Amino acid sequence: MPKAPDQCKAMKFSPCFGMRFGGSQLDINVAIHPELAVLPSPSGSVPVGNPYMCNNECDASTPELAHPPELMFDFEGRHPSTFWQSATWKDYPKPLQVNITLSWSKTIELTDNIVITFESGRPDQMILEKSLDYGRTWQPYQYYATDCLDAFHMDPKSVKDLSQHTVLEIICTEEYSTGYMTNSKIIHFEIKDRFAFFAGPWLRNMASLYGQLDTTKKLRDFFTVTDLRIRLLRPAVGEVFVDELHLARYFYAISDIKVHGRCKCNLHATVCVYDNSKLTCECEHNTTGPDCGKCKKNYQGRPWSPGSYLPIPKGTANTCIPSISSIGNCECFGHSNRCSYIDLLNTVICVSCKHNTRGQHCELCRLGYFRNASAQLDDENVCIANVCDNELLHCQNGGTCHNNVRCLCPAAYTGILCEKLRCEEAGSCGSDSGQGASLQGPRALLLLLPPLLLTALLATASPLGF
Ligand SMILES: [Ca+2]
Repeated sequence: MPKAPDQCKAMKFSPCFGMRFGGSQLDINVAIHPELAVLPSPSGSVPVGNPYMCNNECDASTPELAHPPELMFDFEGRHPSTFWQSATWKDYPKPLQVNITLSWSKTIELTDNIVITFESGRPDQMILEKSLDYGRTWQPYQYYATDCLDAFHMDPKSVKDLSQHTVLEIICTEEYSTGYMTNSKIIHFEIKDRFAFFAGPWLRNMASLYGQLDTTKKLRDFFTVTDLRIRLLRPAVGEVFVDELHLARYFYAISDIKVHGRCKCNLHATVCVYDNSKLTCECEHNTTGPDCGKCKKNYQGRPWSPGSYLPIPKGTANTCIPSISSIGNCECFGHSNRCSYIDLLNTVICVSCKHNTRGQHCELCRLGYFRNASAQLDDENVCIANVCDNELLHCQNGGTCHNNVRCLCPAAYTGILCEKLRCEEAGSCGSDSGQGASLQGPRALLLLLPPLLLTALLATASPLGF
């Protein structure tokens, strides 16, 4: 089960160009249309270099003599190369055209040149196409021709003619056609040359490229595919006119197609694995979907966004945060209605706690404030400043100050400052001959009477009492 190389894990949000596709049949689905590899023996075909090139002895129905599409993706490095070969032009009505479609069933970001190695001559006309929607629609990626003007009514161009501003232009190139470099068997789609417009000729300034990819969706999309299609439109003829009498000379043969890329996971995964033979991002940061393209259920606390290359080199994860409503732990006891997700702790905390509270759930008192033991956690007065001190003697009705935090009240009194009768709080004052009631009368009266009257009263009372 292929995985991204280890360095990708270390470079969590930095691009990790490493995964290679095209190395095995698991990587890719290949479709050839039409099935031109079903060969009767192409009598009269001319061997070109490779001694296994079909010459009176190819037969698609015999494994030893067949040249099926898989041979474009097998391990190379042997001599001679293994290859897929089409039927010849003689065996197929004009024009001899073949589509080779590569499908990953997954969005892929290309990271290096696409390289196609021909065992036949390179085709006179070919279009490389791409799809971003699993093969529903196709766009040209690059045109290849011996004569661009004649074949596609396009002026020939090389990637080197492009610039940062024109890098997305679709060009027709004559660089890889028969006759240009007769010894070469290779066709490129130049990813690295295009990267170099941003990262410099030796790709040393990749930060600049990542910055551009981060901010320019069109540029990101340009290097992204779900499928590739190689449309072989006209085989190598090598001459101006087709030799109608020897059409068996003309065919396509490809020994290797290399596509380097990595899964597109929107920088929310460092690993892409095969799950039931299908490439799948191992999504992190509370994301999900084939490309980690959305937030997981219950993690929609803010809109999804892709991870970012910026700031270089660490990037930004842009983690999906829990939905406040769904997690149920934005519980602030009524002292705040706002929570925030702390990435580092993977937890939700209340922000802007009011009423002198603090803490994850506003369940603690701010410095200099004390828990009001007689109030519930959701009471606005749950945290109070110094209740009493020795100078001001705030405690009433004979209460005494304890550690500045609370008044120790006489049995009949309660409240922060012992200001309430206990029976009052219980609603039982007057219903029994409570101690509180009998005490309250004279004391209240004494407080209300003006001092002079009080003196008189006491003076009068004295003789009466004795
Ligand atoms: Ca091969």
